[in-house]
Amino acid sequence: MKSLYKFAKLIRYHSMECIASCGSGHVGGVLSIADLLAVLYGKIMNIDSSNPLWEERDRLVMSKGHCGPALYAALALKGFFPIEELRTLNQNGTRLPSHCNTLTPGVDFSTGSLGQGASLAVGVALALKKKNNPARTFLILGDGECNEGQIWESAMFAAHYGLDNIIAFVDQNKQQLDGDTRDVMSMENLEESFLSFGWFVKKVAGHNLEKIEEAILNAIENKGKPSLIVLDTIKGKGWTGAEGKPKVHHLPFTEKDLEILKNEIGLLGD
Ligand SMILES: Cc1ncc(C[n+]2csc(CCOP(=O)(O)OP(=O)(O)O)c2C)c(N)n1
Repeated sequence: MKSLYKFAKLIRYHSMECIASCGSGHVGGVLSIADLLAVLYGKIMNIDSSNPLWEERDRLVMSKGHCGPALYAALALKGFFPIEELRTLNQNGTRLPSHCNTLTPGVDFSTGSLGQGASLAVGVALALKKKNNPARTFLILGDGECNEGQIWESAMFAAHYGLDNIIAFVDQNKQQLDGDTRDVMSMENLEESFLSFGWFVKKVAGHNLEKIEEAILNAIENKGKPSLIVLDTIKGKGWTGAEGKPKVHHLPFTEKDLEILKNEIGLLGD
């Protein structure tokens, strides 16, 4: 577990390094999913960086596609491409656009238009099931994103087809682009809504690696239904310029900030 905590710190650091190379980015939503990505890429997912298109690899759909830098950091740390490439975010000719794209080694699905990743993921899960492919599909949604009608169409579809090979996560960081999710359009009853659609539902502390892992293992054991794990998170977790502050969706972030962050998350002492 100690190495997993270190992995989470490294994902935080390198995703913000990626953003610092541009001078600004989706700081809040990137930092709130660092811990989930640490558990998925550090403990759960069956993947092979030397064979990124391996037929039985687990699939991940980052439906909140604006959080590409968090995924890029996890993939670089797992060896899908060199860490130095993280500093090419959004540059001409880069393989790392700010929103997820299949240009990037290890990224199977292009996303960015909120809601679409859910339809994509349920389609992928159905196809895998029909092919008797044991791969699982992991889907990462934002809580603001759940305002999209497409999420609920996908929820209905996954339950009807008994897609127990899909595990969705909602990063419930309580903010979206221009304010608190409860003010823009309340999703307070998220768990009840998915339950009523026939899903297996769990809610966990979204920065606790042990709890996240336990919930995923429970979801994997659960058969016959799709699973949803709601992660109670803090937008901007780990960076004093964002954590616990209002409107931290898209912020400036400089090389100097990166040095401060490095100290704050205790990366130096490990
Ligand atoms: C269909 C669509 N509408 C609007 C946007 C612009 N947009 C980008 S991020 C965002 C807010 C998303 O909030 P949330 O899902 O809570 O993400 P997080 O807070 O985790 O970053 C919006 C509205 C978009 N990308 N796609």
